[in-house]
Amino acid sequence: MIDKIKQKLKEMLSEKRYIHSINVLDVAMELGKNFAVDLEKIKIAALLHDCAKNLSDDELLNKAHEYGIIVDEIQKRQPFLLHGPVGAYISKFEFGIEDKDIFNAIYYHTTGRKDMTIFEEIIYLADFISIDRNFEGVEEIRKKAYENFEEALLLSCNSTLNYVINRNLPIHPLTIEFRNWLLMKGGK
Ligand code: DGI
Ligand code: FE
Ligand code: FE
Repeated sequence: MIDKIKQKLKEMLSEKRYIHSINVLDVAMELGKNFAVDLEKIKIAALLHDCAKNLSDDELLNKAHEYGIIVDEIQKRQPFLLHGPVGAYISKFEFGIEDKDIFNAIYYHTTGRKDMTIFEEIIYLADFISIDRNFEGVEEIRKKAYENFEEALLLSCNSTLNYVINRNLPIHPLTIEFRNWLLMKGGK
């Protein structure tokens, strides 16, 4: 199962993106050990989270249409935001993965969302701290991930928002809802 997925995935992604996917798998397994989650499912979600990453903007918009995804104004202007939603459907229809946890983890891995499950959170954070990431502050978040998982999530979300703001890009409402939900969860 896993080998088959890897084989097919390798054909869909650049080498760099494929290596990133394997790195996310590795760290997601480490994180997942600390929680009551199905590690086999974590493996699949981690491997496939960026399966739509090498599609062009037009391809993402076309696939979104094909799969009946409702594309909002921000996604229209920033089609790369659709690589999560489209990737979730590709996992379902091209890889035959029917599982809801895996689907949602892939769907929301870029923005996050409020009421994320622990399964989705593990994929989100693993993507953020995978070994190929080298932005400022990532070391601290890597360490935090094992000491205070929720705080590491908030730091990741903050870092993403800072990045988006510094580049004057629109913030997707799901990203904002994710952050507010994390803050409220933490009693703030
Ligand atoms: O696909 P990866 O590079 O592995 O990681 P990802 O799916 O988390 O995507 C990261 C990119 O997504 C990064 O450039 C910041 C961007 N991003 C995340 N949330 C938002 C966002 N971009 C915009 N414009 N708005 C958001 O809310
Ligand atoms: Fe991604
Ligand atoms: Fe990724």
